[in-house]
Amino acid sequence: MAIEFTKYQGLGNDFILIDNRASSLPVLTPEQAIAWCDRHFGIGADGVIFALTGESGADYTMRIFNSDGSEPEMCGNGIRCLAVFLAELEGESRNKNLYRIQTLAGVITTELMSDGQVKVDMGLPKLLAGEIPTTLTPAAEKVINQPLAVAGKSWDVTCVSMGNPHCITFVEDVAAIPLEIIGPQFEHHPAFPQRINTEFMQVVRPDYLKMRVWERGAGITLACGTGACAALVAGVLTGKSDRTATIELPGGSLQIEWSEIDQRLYMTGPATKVFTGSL
Ligand code: ZDP
Repeated sequence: MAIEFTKYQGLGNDFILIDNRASSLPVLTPEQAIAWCDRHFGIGADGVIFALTGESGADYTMRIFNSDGSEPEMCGNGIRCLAVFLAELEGESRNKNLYRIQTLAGVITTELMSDGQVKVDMGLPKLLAGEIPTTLTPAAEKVINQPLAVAGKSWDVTCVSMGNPHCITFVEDVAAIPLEIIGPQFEHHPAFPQRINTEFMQVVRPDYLKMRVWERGAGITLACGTGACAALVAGVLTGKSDRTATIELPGGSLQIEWSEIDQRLYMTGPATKVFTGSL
């Protein structure tokens, strides 16, 4: 039976969205998601996102498979796409701009802004090594500027979980980083038992940072919302960035705020429909 889908992208981080609201189980298996994400033999995407029926008070549930079939806890660019997709599905019956969406990283709230952008309450960052998880420091300690040996070099890394795990390194020039070579070595480093998303950051100004990312399960992508949030936290913890900053990614920019008031991360950025189809 053919399944309808809509392709969305948030800053070039692209997803296949499926209206799965009638059920609490994804209509595709991870193997099918791999095939659909294939850019040569399939539709092409960084992941597949399922809009499932809501649970425990949430309006909806989001599940996502990466392009390698693994399932991350959260996805920042993807949840912005999901918010716009849900508004479109609800159409005229839509009566609110806020959605409470259940994810494997807890309930995340999205807000459709009047300018078309989506603002997401990304929740609290987790900083302890045991929460990331990483073995770089004892489980109850934070991982700030810790040396990590990769590709014959020592990198000072800071680790942050936004529900999914991130390892952040500040460098002079992100363009000079051979991401396709060292990205996989970070991802599969034994210090990260659940593998890791890796962000390289360049501070242009404390309120303007450039980022390149190697994503767990997806490789080089044009943007990563959870990664931009994690990177801002790392910037604040290492004294390199303000609590509010623009993060420039290869696919465009995100506004990120680490609120002093409630300590939560707020991400604002676009989400755009590309096309619909059925397969
Ligand atoms: O944690 C992971 O395995 C990521 N590949 C999930 C996807 C993250 C994403 N790029 C984001 O924007 O947060 C969708």
